[in-house]
Amino acid sequence: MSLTEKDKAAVKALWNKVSKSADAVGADALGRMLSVYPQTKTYFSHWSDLSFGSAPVKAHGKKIMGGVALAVAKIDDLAAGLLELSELHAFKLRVDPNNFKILSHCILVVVATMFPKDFTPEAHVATDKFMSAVGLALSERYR
Ligand code: HNI
Repeated sequence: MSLTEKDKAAVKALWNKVSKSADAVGADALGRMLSVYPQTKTYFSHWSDLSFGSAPVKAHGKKIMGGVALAVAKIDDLAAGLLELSELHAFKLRVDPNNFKILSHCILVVVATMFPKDFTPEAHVATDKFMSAVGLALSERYR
């Protein structure tokens, strides 16, 4: 399912609002992923504190949203735009790509709760497609 021009416009419009609270969205989404899907904690076992709202979770949430910002900027060619990040996750971090779906879901949930008025059905479907495309692009290097 590829992103239509309409989807891209909807993603950019929503991101325009979400980006101002990106750090909070990232911390909440990552914190939820680690709490709700505790199997994801294995990748972060070197952190001092994996609990919701901890300093490393907040700091890393910010980094993840930097990746999402990059993806929005490279929305017309995600595979090329996210190649380096894909390489990192595939070869260095060895993250099972199924986890991209889990984090994407958490980001979607947080955006919906923080921006209920902006999260129209149209924005929802566009964001869902976009996060799937981001996950696919991040999986590029696993092949
Ligand atoms: Ni991910 C590091 C972006 C999903 C585990 N990750 C990063 C960095 C970015 C990033 C940016 C920092 C890179 C750097 O320092 O150069 N990660 C993203 C994005 C997604 C994602 C955009 C999906 C939307 N990462 C995941 C998932 C997991 C994951 C689903 C595991 C469950 N990422 C990591 C780990 C690191 C990481 C582990 C290194 C963290 C550290 O500091 O040790």
